Amino acid sequence: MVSSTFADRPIKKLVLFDVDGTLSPARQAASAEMLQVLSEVRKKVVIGFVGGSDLKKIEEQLSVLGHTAKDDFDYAFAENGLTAYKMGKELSSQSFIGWLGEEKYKKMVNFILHYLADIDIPVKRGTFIEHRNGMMNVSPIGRNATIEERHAFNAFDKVHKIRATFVKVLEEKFADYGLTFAIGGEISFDVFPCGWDKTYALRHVEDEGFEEIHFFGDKTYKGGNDYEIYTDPRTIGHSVTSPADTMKELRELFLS
Ligand code: M1P
Repeated sequence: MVSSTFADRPIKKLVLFDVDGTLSPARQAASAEMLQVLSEVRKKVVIGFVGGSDLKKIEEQLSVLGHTAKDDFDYAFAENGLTAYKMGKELSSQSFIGWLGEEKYKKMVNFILHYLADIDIPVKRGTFIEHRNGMMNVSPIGRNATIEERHAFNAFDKVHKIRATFVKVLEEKFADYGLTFAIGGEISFDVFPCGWDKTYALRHVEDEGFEEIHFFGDKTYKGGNDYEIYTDPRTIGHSVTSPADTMKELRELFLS
């Protein structure tokens, strides 16, 4: 029996969406057309987003005038669900440092900073490590890179495998830490406890009695940050190639 909170939805299904590459171009705003399609879909089913970024950044991408993303989605999951809201109300969550401990966290930060200093790439900007509640985000170019700089880094990384090499080193060095290193976006990778991938968000909805839980994502291949939730037996996965592809599939599934 689905929670009475969603009594107005004729179809008792939950549809979850990755953000970057699925609802919007990476780190950019979703289009007005996408937000319109989502509001139509929301009249039929329960909707939510599951992003790797922190909530502030996702809200910049998904908010429209006078609304916040927390108002326009029934479930808002940032940092893979480590920050979670249902109908605008915050749900309980855990913290990465609380789980790992300050000493181990510091040891890893120190190692990463040394490694970053030795990486030779065309440009470096600022904010190479971003601490978030549920994860650490590491970027060789730095999170202050402009859109043009991030595209250039991404092209460079495809050839020189800067992030993949870095991740391999960390996986070996901190093998006993129980961590996952996930390359999800263009310029960085996320570090979080094993199991704290996007399937973490399902903990917040699995007792709600939805008939089906759908998930739309673009990085659904092994090693991508949508892979675990896309292949999870609790979800019906949809692999999309762009926001336009997401809209096309939503129209076919729920609006025709
Ligand atoms: O949502 C995918 C990723 O988006 C960003 O990655 P990048 O800045 O490298 O493009 C980050 O917020 C990252 O944490 C997230 O997984």
